[in-house]
Formats: sequence, C-alpha cells, structure tokens
Amino acid sequence: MNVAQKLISSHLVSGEMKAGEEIAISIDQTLTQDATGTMAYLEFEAMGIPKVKTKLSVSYVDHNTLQSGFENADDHRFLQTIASKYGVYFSRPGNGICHQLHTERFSRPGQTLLGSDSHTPNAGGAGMLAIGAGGLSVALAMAGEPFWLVMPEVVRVNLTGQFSTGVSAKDVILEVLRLLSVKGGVGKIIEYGGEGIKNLTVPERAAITNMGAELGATTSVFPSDEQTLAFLKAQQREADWAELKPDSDDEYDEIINIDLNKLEPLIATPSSPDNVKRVRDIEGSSVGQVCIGSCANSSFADLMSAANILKGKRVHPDVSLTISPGSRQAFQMITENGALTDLIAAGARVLECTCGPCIGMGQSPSNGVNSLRTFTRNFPGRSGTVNDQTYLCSPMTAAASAITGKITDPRDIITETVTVGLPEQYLIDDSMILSPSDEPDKVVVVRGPNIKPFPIKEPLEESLKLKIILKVGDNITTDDIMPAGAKILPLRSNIPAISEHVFEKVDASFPSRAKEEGGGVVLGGSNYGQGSSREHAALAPMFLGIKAVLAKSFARIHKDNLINFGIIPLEIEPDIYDAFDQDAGIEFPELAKEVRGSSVITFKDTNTGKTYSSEHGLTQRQRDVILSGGLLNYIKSK
Ligand code: MIC
Ligand code: SF4
Repeated sequence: MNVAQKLISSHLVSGEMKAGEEIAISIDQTLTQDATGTMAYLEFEAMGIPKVKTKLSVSYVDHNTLQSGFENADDHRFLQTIASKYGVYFSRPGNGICHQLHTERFSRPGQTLLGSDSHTPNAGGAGMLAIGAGGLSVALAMAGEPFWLVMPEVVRVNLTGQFSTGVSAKDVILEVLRLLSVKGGVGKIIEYGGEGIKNLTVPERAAITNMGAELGATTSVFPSDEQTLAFLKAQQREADWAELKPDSDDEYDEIINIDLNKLEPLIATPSSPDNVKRVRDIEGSSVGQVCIGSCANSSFADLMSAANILKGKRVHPDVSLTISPGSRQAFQMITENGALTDLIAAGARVLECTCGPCIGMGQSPSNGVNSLRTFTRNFPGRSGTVNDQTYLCSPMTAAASAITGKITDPRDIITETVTVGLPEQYLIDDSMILSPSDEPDKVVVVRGPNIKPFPIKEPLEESLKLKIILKVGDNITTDDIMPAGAKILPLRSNIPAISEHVFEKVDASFPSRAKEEGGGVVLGGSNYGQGSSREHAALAPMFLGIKAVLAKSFARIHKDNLINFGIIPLEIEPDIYDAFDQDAGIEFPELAKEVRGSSVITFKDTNTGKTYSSEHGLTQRQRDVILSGGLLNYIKSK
C-alpha cells in the first residue's frame, strides 16, 4: 500500500477502499478555528454529549482577531468557555495560526485529523491523514462519529533533486497547481515521495500539503521518515513519532515527476492560485504591497529566509510590507535571534500571529496596486479591496520584491546562500494553550448577544416549484458565495445577519430576491464552491430558502456542506446548464419520492415546459440526510 492507503485502512470503519466508493474513517484528532468554530461547538452542544470522544480536540483563535466591535471578543470568550466545558484544548488569540500550531505542537504521524478549515492538510506534512471539512462534520467527529468521504484516487508526486538558490517549497506547490489546476485534485489524495523529499523539512512539506487545498484535493500527505523524527525531536515530541512509508513506489493511480533542480521561482497571478507563471516572465511590474505570513508560509524558516534577504536593506518607499508570524514560537525565536530587528529596521509592519490580511482582516491593499503575498489564495476581492490584483509567491520572492518595488526574481537579489534548515531545538512554551477544566459542570459557557441559535431546516418537501435565483459561471469560490473579511467575519455566529451578505460581490440583490421568492435554486458551472470549508456558504443560503444547487460539478467540501444542511447538490450536463436562464421557473414534481427511491431527479423548466433529469449520485446515507432536512435532524432521528 501507499501512505494514503495505509492511513485510510488503519482507520476504516465502513465501506470498501475502492476509488469512488463512499467510506467512513475514524477520527483521532480535530481542530477548529474561531470563524468556523462557534457554529461547530453550537452544533456539538446540540448533540447533548458531555465530553468530546476524540483522542485530542483543539480550538484555535486566529481568524477573527481584529476587534473593532464586541462581536469577535465575545466569540473568543464563548469558545474558551465551551472548550473548557467539553474537554477541548484552547489556543488563545495571539498564539498563532491553527495549522502551523497544530503541526508544531500536536501532529502525530499515522493518525487522522479532521479540521473545520480547508488548510487542515498542513499536518499531512508530518505524515497525518489531515482533512478539511465543514463545522458540522467536525462536531460529529468530536461526538465520536466517523467521517464519511468518497475513497479518493492516489496521485504520487515524485520529487527528485534539490532546490537551487532562490527556490523553495512554495514553488513546488505552485508548480503542481500549474500542472493540475484548481480542480485537478478533486477526488484525489496527493502523496509526495521520491529521493527529493529527504532534504525537505516538515515545515517545507507542510507548506506543500497545506496548499493541496487549492487543487481541490481530499488531502495531501508526505511519508513519516527521518525528517519527521528530526522535526518532532526539535519540538521535544520525539515520542510522538512513528514511521510511515509506502511499500513500493508504484502503487499509484497517477504519477507526476518534478525535478527540483530545474524548478524556478514561480508566482500565481490574479486572481486564481493556478494562474501560475515564472517570476522571470513577469518581473519588473510595480508592487504596492507585500505580505509575508499565512498558514502556508510563516514558519520560523520562512520568516528567516525573508529576514536574511531584508537584512541591511530598506523596503522600497512605494511598498507596504507586512509580516505575520505563523506562531508565537516562530515569533519569539526571530525576536531572540535578532531577525525581527532586521525586519523592523528594513521597514516591515509587524502584525500579530494570525491569518490577518490572508482573510481580509485588515491590510487591504490600495486601489490598483499589485499585492504580492506568500498566502494560499488570491480569489477576487478576498483581500478586502474590490478589483484587487493579488499574487501568490514564496517568502524569498516576496522579500526581494519588497526591496525593489517591482516583481523580482529572488536570484537577482540573493548575494550569498544562507540555508535555513530546522533549528536543533524550537522554543517550547505551551502556556497559551489552555487545558480543559477538571470540573466541567462548574464551567459556565459565556454567550454574547452576537451568538444566535443556528437555523434548522424542515424535512425535504415532496415537490417544489421555484425560480433560478442566480446563474453563475465556473470555479465559483466560497468567498464568492459567502464573503469573509473584517466586516462580515464577525457575523459568523449570527446566521440571520450574515445571510444578508450571501453572493454580495456577485449580485448584491441575491438575499432580498431569494427572500421575496420564498427561496429558490442556484445554477452553477464546474467546480462550484471551491476554496474554503466554511459551512456558512451552505447554511446562509439554506436560511434564505435555497433548496438545490444545480452545477456542472462541485468542490468536495462544499458539496458535503450542502448535503449537511439539506440542500440538494445536483450535477447536471452542460446542455442543461445552457438551457436554463436566471429567473427561469423550475419545478421538481416528485422530489422526495425520487431522492428516496430513484437514481435520478426530474425537473421541468416551467417557462418552456421541457422536462430534464439528472443522476443524483447520492449514497443511501446522503439520501437519508437530505430527506431529514440535514445532518443534525438525521443524527437526532437515529
Ligand atoms: C480560508 O482560508 O478561506 C479560511 C478563512 O481559512 C477558510 C475557513 C473559513 O472561512 O472560516 C478555510 O480555508 O476553510
Ligand atoms: Fe488563515 Fe489564510 Fe490559512 Fe485560511 S488560508 S487558515 S485565512 S492563514
């Protein structure tokens, strides 16, 4: 078996390990972050279970940290108290970004991790089967339920050679994105191997597996080897190591070869992570902002590689450079070794250890300027600026460009090669991770007025007559469906309020039209719902009465979230997509009956009278969930 299959087979509780079949796996660890966590814990609480049943569950606060009103701070207190009550570790705001922290302090090779954030595969860099999912799926895992998924194919990315100067892990994942595109990983696990991996440290591997999310992959994983051991030793967690290697090098559905010696600095251009070009091919364009940070690229080594380039130099007068360290560990270490002083001296604006500008929590770029970011996603408007021009690149490319004020190949700036490997010893201080209470009955969960109960859907209607409220194109992201950013994120615990922002950037009249029509249907192109795990992109449309999404294809996590909240995700052929216009009437005459007992769903264009049908492809479990009106109703009925 390969590494992915070993991880799955050791956790398989239902189904057969045949690509395309639905399987269920047991979950050892969970993680949540604050923007998805409030809902996840409300959902867990609704299940009436006194304590989480996982080996380890951790609640992080890293997204909603700009406190420009009481909402975020209230949510933090809710999260802290509910974690204490239900047996969950709580990482305090300021301690760092969930994925980097989890890999540093809790990753366990050979175990499974389910996280309510799409970049959970970060811990795949340490040999975990780490999967992103909606908050409700994570709540169920905390309740001891298995996680259901479609058994993926396993793609091997074979790495050979070594990085040359100026090239780093970010360039590997940008190359994979260039080769496979933002939908190339759907239904697949990306497993890395080959002699080239022996020189890659866990933080470098984590930068690669992290952004497997941008491929739409189920997850990405590296073997657990001597590098993994060295990392865990340096984190004083040697005892957590276990070896995990593939039995042979040819147990894969597909093989991709990348020669690290030939890899060059790459950059994703606006506004999709797979619009990848060589830095050389676009060098010279002016730059107004450079941001170094995010769960993909803010490890100690990443910060050091940027600091080494910026040392003794000045940030170009036209550039605003921000640095957000991924964890307090990395932050304290660059403080103690003087690299922070180099960054400050160069003119960097130092932010706290959070997601920050990556999710539009401040630092939105000025109009019309190019913003170079070491982040994960450059979807349109995600930075908080309409018509933004955001690029994704490595910390070295970012630092070089911050100095020149132009997109710059770091090889033109680096005068001497300083290799930043693993430190022998990381600085260990877990004092900002709070253990759950020994006396849970005495813990009072603090709920601010921003926390509203989550809405529950009725069981599926026997038939429906609706309107197509919105027709959109390919690759619609969850940032398009349910935008984030500093203004909207504080409403994550308040579904009625946040639902007023659904599709805001695509068509601001969507919420009012959906409500006027008493609900409706959304028509989408291919890869509908790519990007984040936010279940709000299903929950808020459900609140507005959206009953079905008809699309050419769906992204994995979003499809699960739609089902979890009782919205039918129906895959349709391109000619059906073409046949329907926005505002067309659509009728499902035998909806519940077909979901119950047929493999197809029939629907009629009420304007033309023409009838169509599409295979729904739902498993028995998914049919039951949809018939019940969503996963919570289904679990209660069980
Ligand atoms: C993201 O990078 O888009 C986020 C914000 O981390 C999301 C989670 C969320 O929307 O809360 C993700 O990646 O799942
Ligand atoms: Fe945070 Fe950005 Fe990572 Fe999402 S991608 S978890 S917003 S740093």
